[in-house]
Amino acid sequence: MFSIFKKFKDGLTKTVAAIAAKTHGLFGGRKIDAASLGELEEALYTADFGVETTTEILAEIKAAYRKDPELKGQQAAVIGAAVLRRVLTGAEGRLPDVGGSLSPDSSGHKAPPTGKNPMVIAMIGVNGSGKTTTTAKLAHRLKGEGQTVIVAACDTFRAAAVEQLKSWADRLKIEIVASHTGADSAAVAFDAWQAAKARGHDWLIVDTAGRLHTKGNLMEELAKIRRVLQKNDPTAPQHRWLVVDGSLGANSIEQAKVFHQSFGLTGLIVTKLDGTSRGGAIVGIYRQLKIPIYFIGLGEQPDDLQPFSADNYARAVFGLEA
Ligand SMILES: Nc1nc2c(ncn2[C@@H]2O[C@H](COP(=O)(O)OP(=O)(O)O)[C@@H](O)[C@H]2O)c(=O)[nH]1
Ligand SMILES: [Mg+2]
Repeated sequence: MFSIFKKFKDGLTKTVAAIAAKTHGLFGGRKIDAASLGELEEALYTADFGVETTTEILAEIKAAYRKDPELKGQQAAVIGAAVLRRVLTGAEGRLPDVGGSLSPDSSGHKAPPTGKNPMVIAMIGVNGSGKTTTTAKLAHRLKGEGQTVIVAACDTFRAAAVEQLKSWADRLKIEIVASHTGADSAAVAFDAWQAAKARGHDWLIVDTAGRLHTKGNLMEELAKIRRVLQKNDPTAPQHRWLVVDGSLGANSIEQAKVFHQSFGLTGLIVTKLDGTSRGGAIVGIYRQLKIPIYFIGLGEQPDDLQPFSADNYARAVFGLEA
């Protein structure tokens, strides 16, 4: 547990540092006063927590301060973290373990395929948001949990996109179905589904393109991938996840709405939280969209993709310990 909290803390260092820089050690034990409340408010805005959340955090701390003029920064931090946890109720997406009888048993033998269909996750999002990296990291994580997975290289539009996923797959020993640049992405998705089914695999993760000649083309291509997958399984892709670059802050909300209208998103991945001091944006993104956040990206290493934990996030932001 502790090491996961440490990952959150380390991954959110820039956001935490930005808040600390503005609050001058408030959470270290200083007593609250009017000036420090102002500093905290400014810090929360700077970290992109947004008006609603900042107002709520300040209101609760002020109420406690009115009751207890000796209130310490540390106590204010506990209150702030509690507000974040409350606001983020329902924000934690959790994948079921679909491995079941297909997971290796204690003797290391794999039970024969039971004929079930793979669960499909489609990674959607604009270029550079982190789809390909996340596809690889997630496949690696699922494999580490004893589940079986295939990834499909369906960004056939951008030169080198297929190679990028292939090289991750090579490095992490992940099964991949890929074609060449310019190939029909829906056909790749179809073949990958068939391969996952034939091998009795638990998961198929479909990496997709983030940009085509026009936005309309992109939406049409994604819709086609979905239609073709549905020829195999009418419920696929069961998970339609938007990958958003966390460093873009509130700007990603509009983008998310467009994708949501077209695809009915079922989940979010927020990447690059390690690279930004605006890690508060994740709260606004969730408040606006009410789509669960399955994972967050806290770095470029395979293990830097972590299931989103509202509690770890809230405590890290306010400098509380595990
Ligand atoms: N620091 C950091 N970089 C990331 C993270 N996720 C993705 N990236 C980087 O963002 C860049 C774009 O990622 P990519 O997966 O190619 O995006 P795609 O265009 O959506 O497929 C790459 O350089 C990744 O290494 C993250 O959580 N933290
Ligand atoms: Mg990509």
